[in-house]
Amino acid sequence: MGIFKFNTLVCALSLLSLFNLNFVESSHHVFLHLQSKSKHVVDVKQQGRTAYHFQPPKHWINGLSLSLSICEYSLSLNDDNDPAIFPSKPFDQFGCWSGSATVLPGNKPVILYTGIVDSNDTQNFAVPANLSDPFLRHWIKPDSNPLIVADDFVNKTAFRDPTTAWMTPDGHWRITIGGRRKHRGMSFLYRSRDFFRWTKAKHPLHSMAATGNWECPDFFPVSTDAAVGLDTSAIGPKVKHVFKVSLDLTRYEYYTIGTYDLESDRYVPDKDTIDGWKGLRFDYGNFYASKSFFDPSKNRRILWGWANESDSTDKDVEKGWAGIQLIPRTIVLDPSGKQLLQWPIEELESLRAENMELGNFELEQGEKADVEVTFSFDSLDKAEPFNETWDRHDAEKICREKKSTVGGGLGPFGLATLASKKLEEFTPVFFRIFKDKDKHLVLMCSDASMSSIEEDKTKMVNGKDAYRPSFGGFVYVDLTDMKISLRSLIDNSVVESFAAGGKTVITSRVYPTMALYGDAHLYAFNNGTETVQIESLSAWSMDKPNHMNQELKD
Ligand SMILES: *[C@@H]1O[C@H](CO)[C@@H](O)[C@H](O)[C@H]1NC(C)=O
Ligand SMILES: *[C@@H]1O[C@H](CO)[C@@H](O)[C@H](O)[C@H]1NC(C)=O
Ligand SMILES: *[C@@H]1O[C@H](CO)[C@@H](O)[C@H](O)[C@H]1NC(C)=O
Ligand SMILES: *[C@@H]1O[C@H](CO)[C@@H](O)[C@H](O)[C@H]1NC(C)=O
Ligand SMILES: *[C@@H]1O[C@H](CO)[C@@H](O)[C@H](O)[C@H]1NC(C)=O
Ligand SMILES: *[C@H]1O[C@@H](CO)[C@H](O)[C@@H](O)[C@@H]1NC(C)=O
Repeated sequence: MGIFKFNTLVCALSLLSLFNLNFVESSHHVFLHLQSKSKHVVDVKQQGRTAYHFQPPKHWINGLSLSLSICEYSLSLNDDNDPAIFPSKPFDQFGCWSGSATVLPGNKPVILYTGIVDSNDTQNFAVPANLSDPFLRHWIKPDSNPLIVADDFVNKTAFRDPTTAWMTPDGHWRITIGGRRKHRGMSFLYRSRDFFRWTKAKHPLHSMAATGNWECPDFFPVSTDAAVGLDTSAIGPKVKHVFKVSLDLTRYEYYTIGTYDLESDRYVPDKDTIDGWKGLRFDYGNFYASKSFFDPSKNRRILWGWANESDSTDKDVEKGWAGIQLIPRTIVLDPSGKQLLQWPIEELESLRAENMELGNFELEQGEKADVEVTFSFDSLDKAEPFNETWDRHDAEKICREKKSTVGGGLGPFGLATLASKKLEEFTPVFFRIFKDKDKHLVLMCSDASMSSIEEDKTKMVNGKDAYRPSFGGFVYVDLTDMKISLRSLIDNSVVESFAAGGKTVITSRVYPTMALYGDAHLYAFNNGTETVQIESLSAWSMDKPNHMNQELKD
């Protein structure tokens, strides 16, 4: 086993001010005490707080609504940390849940979001209070809300998360809203001429049997011939569509690639894709309630997901905050046309502080780092045979069985992140290559099971075990050049890892007790019999975006 150690120091602060998003307090479970806007003082424990991932100063978040200003985005909380949209009106008094922004002609942004009344979901709109404010900090929720209420064919308690609207060539707006009919997941379709009076289409945009309630549907075009993003209304011969849902039952998301059939006004997934539980995921780890939006200033589509805490609700209350937004990712169609590629937005690189090239150094500030590594090998001969009893769509199960501590042939090799000096605690992110019938199959795992030596504090409520899954996904990568790359974004309690240029992504939330602050290390390892070289490696310690220093000083 080869161990490389990296060491670096934190440097001066740099600036990240590129997102203009307005923060919707939202939740799919109602934690009123966390959702309340009151300013009672909470003892915010700093442990587990992320440094360069966005998280609420207090309370609970999941899902954001993105509002686009003309050229720039910048993370904007109000001066007093008030969220832009919070429960305050009869039509949303029990909660403001996820929504999306649409920019209407004349550069007028409108947010559509779900408001909760009793336990009924309604769709509401909000408009900027001051269109000249470049950060669009304040929003008005007109009293003409709610905009859309469920009809008799829609279950009122499962009817939420309107998408960004797109306009079809007939000049009419469309949105889709998640829900269910019995066990069938539904993405209801609504049409409007003027954006304010909406009519439900007789059929959904898409639906799928036995998938349960659909949350946060997302529907957007991707270019088949250029690595650029497209406006949500784009359509044409070189355009495919992506449809994603968050499955309430499994708490995972999946997506398919397909065609938007304008004639029938339906989305049709490509023939050979899996439309259900075992489908492709943006992220095979802790990632939910994601939304994408088009950024016209850089012609890119940006995906933004949320990760919950993996400790107990009690602990979240004690900490005073819960949930983080993951690093936004650009998404494009893979040249194969069969999946998407994701990559952290380039602005993240402005937070890179000290750069360490490969060498024998120790990474003292390994608790917040951005690491890019390429592993190479000379032969695939030692790849272990793929066990015929394994399911080719259940990578997670194989990761549970074949941990990084279980020796192999070609792999396991990868990075041990957030590691204590002697590996009492660590979160390994690694590959293992199998020989399948006529090809090789690359498994990627991100294993939280050894991430913390502490048992009690991370115990779940009701005496359940701590949630420390070994997440897994397959990487459909061509191995002819005998290499595979990995990028990991490490930030105290989160590890986001991108394999093979973003073909497969896995996020883990972890709560180390030893591998903290100056004692978090990063190692590269190989526990297979085949020699694996590190062809290149760059690691950076990461700065905080400057606004976070201000917001999170307490
Ligand atoms: C919620 O929906 C139920 C079922 O349709 C209805 O009886 C109830 O009046 C609704 N509540 C509100 C506050 O609209
Ligand atoms: C609107 O925002 C602009 C730019 O920040 C500011 O100058 C102006 O005073 C604001 N108007 C109101 C009514 O707050
Ligand atoms: C509506 O959905 C809720 C859960 O979201 C479920 O408990 C209820 O039975 C459903 N009602 C109907 C009429 O299907
Ligand atoms: C394949 O996996 C099954 C179930 O984990 C196990 O019982 C069996 O021994 C494995 N077979 C081989 C050849 O490793
Ligand atoms: C590699 O395997 C050995 C033996 O099981 C184990 O002690 C070590 O922790 C493993 N390394 C990693 C990074 O899992
Ligand atoms: C995050 O928390 C863990 C532990 O409570 C649950 O098991 C997950 O289902 C949950 N994930 C989401 C997306 O809510």
